[in-house]
Amino acid sequence: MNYQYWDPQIEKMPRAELEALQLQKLKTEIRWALRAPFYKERLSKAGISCHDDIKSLDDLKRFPFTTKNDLRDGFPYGFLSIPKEDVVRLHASSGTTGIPTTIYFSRDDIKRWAGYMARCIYGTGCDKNDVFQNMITYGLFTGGLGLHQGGEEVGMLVIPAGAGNTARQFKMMQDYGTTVLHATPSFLLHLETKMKEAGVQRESLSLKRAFAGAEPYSEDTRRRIESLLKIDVYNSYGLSEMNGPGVAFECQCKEGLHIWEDGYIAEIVNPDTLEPVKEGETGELILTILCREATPILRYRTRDLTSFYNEPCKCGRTHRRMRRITGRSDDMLIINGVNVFPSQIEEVIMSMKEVGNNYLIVVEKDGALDRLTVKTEVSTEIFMDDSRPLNALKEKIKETLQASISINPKVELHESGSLPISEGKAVRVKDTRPKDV
Ligand code: DLL
Repeated sequence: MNYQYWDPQIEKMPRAELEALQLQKLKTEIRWALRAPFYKERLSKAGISCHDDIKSLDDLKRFPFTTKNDLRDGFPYGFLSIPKEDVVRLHASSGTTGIPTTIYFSRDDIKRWAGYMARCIYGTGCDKNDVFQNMITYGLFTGGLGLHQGGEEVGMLVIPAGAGNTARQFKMMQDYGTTVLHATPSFLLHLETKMKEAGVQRESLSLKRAFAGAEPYSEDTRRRIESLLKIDVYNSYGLSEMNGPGVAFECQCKEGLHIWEDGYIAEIVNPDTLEPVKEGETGELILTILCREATPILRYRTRDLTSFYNEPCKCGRTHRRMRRITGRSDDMLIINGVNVFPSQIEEVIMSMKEVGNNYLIVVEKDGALDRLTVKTEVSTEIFMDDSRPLNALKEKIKETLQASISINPKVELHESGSLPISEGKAVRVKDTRPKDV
């Protein structure tokens, strides 16, 4: 195969050189981190007061882990390490409670992120002749702007289509001759169903490739999308705390995702002991960013479970590959690509005095997409005579939930005492989606 590299010198850099580069960048990142109130305190407690205290990559192990809760505690500016007037953008994602995890970017941070994204995109075989329809959410979510900037950097014609509205998506594909798509895997499957319903002929489209990420999916799902839509699908991994997409991406070999190690240091640990796993074993991915000055984050517990490949990739890139994510070590749900913690839902419904003590969160498949149903108990009186108060409450719960978690849930109200009660630990979440990863 004719592999293409955006930055061959970096992508194929011998490991020893790559590690030397990581050490140099780690020192710079720590210099930045020491300017953020959170790390200034945290690192001085760990005996690190200057970036020159770091002599080797192994020294990173002396650093405490950073968690989503730390980011919440540092909200809004505890992790900011440059003057506010030098910040040009923020992105945010769900926290475990209502406090969003907020990441700030300088102008250089944005440029660097676009560079990593361009590397991902170009490495799948795309170039400036492509028309790229970015069918993922723009806004605070990093998926939209992240891939958008990368596409422009490569020189592709980027259509900022955003998520949803399949009829409009087909029209754009036909009007502009789209060759590359970006979406969640569930939306790509949904698109195929809608394509049949709308009578759109595959031959009327010029599609060649798609990038799919933001939620877990199996190799079988990838193959299914590829054969139904007759395209190549590449797995894209990232998280807002590490900029967003662009952390790891598949190359044309489609055997694992290259982690861009000049931008991130990756470790895999046992989520219970927090000790490194043996080479090739599955554990929780820990990431340290090496390419962001405005919000440095060191040894971040991603909660994502994966393992490294031991062998080098056929494409010649030296950056280590990880296997597709198989699950999480916490209770975060990903519903049509949107992250939701059960605690966020609980916070909303328990703040309403009309709502009783028991509730159940149900996540299931509805065709290719995910559906969220929130079932809550309410006092028996509300079920009497007039249905208006019941409907009004349902609407209120729906709207408040939508405002808080950015998902439109189905809400069911049940009479007090009618939802199942478990004998041991309360079971609050019933996720019936097939676990085929
Ligand atoms: O989902 C960033 C992104 C956007 C990645 C577009 C890829 C494409 P967050 O909203 O912060 O950021 O969610 C991050 O989503 O910790 C994983 O649990 C999950 N996730 C992301 N990509 C994948 C993937 C974006 N390819 C969280 N496979 C992460 C499995 C993924 N899970």
